[in-house]
Amino acid sequence: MSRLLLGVTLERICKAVLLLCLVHFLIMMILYFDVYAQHLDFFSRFSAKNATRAHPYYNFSRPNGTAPSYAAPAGGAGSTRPESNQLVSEKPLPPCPEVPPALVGRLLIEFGSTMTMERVQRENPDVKEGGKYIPSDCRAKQRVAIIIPFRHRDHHLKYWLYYLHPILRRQRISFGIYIISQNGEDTFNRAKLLNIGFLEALKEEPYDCFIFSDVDLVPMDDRNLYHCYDQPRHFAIAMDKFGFRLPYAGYFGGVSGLSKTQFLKINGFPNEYWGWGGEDDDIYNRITLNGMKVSRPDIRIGRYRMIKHERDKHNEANPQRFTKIQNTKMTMKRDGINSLQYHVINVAKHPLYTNITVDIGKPPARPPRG
Ligand code: BGN
Repeated sequence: MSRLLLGVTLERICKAVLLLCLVHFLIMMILYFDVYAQHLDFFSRFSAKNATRAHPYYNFSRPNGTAPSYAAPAGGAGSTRPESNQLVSEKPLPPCPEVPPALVGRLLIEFGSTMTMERVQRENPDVKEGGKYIPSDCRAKQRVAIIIPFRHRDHHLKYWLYYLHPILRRQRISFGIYIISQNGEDTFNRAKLLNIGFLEALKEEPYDCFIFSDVDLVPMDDRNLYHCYDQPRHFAIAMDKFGFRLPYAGYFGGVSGLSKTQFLKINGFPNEYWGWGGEDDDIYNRITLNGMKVSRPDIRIGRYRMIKHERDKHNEANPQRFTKIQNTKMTMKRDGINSLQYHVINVAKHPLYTNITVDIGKPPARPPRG
């Protein structure tokens, strides 16, 4: 009798346990689907809210609200590039990693004589009209304008674009490339062209960071990241022509980068250095006089190759540079972005860069001696 009772009780306990398991399973299923639905909802809201932040060039105003157009590849007038899904992607993008995973480190940089623009274009099909690029798999923190002062250096430009486009892509930089071409044959003025690049680039996109590069300087290591830092950055610290060393402690030439805030804090660059030399020292003075310090990469990483060339015509050494760099403290408040005057002659959108031709005037006539 008691055995029978025990059997019945055990059976009931088993049934109750089974029922409990079933209820538990059901609750788990309900919870699972609920969380999943919220999760989906979260991502759909996230992607809609951040679409413009993730694709900084997407929402920019263009003249008359026109849609972005794409340049015809060289020799192919009238053809257009297909719309890239980068500009309209609905996917939420994670922030780009601090250390881009595709970097390769030291690079072999060589300058032959056979580079063609067609080849450079062919090898960089993802670049948008005017030399703009946005990483497709992550959201870059900064928008970087790369400004190159220019005149009669077409051969150098091909090499610069050939090497830099893939490097910048691997670095996951969101960038636009601006060549600022000085019109005519008057004395060259590097710093004034750089000031113009700053303003002209900002007319196109809300850039946060400006990298000023000579056209003949190519980095030999892609770990030298082309974005802005807490302090103004000097990138080209170990050039081959200086034996891969900094020529002097205050050297700030070749390739440098300032955030918009840092650039405005020093009133931009001087406009009154006509001819070769001294303008980079003046910029260095502006930085230190305004309480900032220059930041630099490791000497093993900041290595550069310079394309060999003859001294440019109409860019003779500026005899006034020695006295001018003594006076930065006085001149920087009145000479800079606040006093910049120029005329834009032409803006041309090329597949790999934007070329802005400008009239910057000429050096003031010096009073006759005696
Ligand atoms: C310096 C030049 C820089 C130039 C470097 C490297 C001057 C100012 C008077 C001392 N500065 O001497 O402009 O980038 O050499 O070539 O000439």
